[in-house]
Amino acid sequence: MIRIAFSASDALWDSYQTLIPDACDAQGLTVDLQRDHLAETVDYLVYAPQSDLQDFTPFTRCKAVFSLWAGVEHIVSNATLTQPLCRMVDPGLTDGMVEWVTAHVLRYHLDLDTTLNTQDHWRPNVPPLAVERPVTILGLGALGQACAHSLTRLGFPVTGWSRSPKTLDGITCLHGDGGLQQALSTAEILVLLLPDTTETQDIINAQTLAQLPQGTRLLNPGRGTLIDDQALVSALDTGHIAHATLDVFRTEPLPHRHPYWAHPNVTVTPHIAAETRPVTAAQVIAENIARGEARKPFKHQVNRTRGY
Ligand code: NDP
Ligand code: OXD
Repeated sequence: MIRIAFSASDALWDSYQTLIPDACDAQGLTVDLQRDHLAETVDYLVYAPQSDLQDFTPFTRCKAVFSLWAGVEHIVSNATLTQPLCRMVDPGLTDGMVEWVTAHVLRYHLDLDTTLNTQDHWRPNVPPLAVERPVTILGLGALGQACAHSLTRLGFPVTGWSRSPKTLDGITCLHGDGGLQQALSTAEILVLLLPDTTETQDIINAQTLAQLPQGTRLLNPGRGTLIDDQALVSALDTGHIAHATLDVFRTEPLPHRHPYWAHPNVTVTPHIAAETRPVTAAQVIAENIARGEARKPFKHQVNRTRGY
């Protein structure tokens, strides 16, 4: 019997308590999933940041910790965690992010905020076609790549930027410090899908904002720490950045007095760009447990040194 501990909110327990055993059963694995297993008896741990668990030392026989979140900044530098850590790559979560990014890119591209129900301009300027609207995505991981392919299918010329070099069909791939300036220089719409690491914090600052074309629109479904908020507000005030749609923030919920709430050129969404979907996520966890039991390398294992 494989023992799995679940350390996340009550609401998540309601969803996963049958989905994970069922998905494991489909993999031919018999598991006992509980919230209160003795730590030293646990084989695998399912974890979300809302959990109180901070000390992983007692989980002496645990073979892997599976994060229910894609972003692992809450746990990645926990020194008591010596077991392999896997982040969430879930087809349902990916689809959600593709929908959110595509919707907001199209909103900006078609200038929907101006053209919906307006009496003032009967025929405002006709927007260019997608093929004439360059989009840049910082971060070409599971989510950035899926969004890039979706936007490419709609005709947008997409440039993506990552740490390591990549070759992706139909996408201009740039990487490293040298590629960032080029990636920013063409971005009429900029999408941030980087993780929160020491290297990515404040990557959008006064200097990088100045490298963007006049009037860029910015989407941040990545993490709040990617942006120097004061620098962004200044760039919005001058119009250098025409508009920003922000889903993630340094402090969440976004405090009531934060300047973003009142700024006319900012749209706030409440960290809803993409949710882990229990049905598909349970299958991903079960597949990874099957890999662990077969002594195969885990999928989506976090590199603790890189921080993602
Ligand atoms: P991945 O780990 O798959 O991808 C991360 C990408 O960022 C990779 O392409 C990586 O490069 C790149 N990257 C990381 N550090 C650097 C750097 N220093 N310089 C250049 N590129 C860098 O993550 P996901 O795509 O799954 O998720 C991205 C983020 O989205 C998550 O970390 C999370 O913060 C956020 N998220 C937000 C959600 C929301 O609802 N708002 C929901 C889910 C996730 P390389 O490919 O070379 O490794
Ligand atoms: C995640 C998130 O990282 O929801 O999964 O932001």
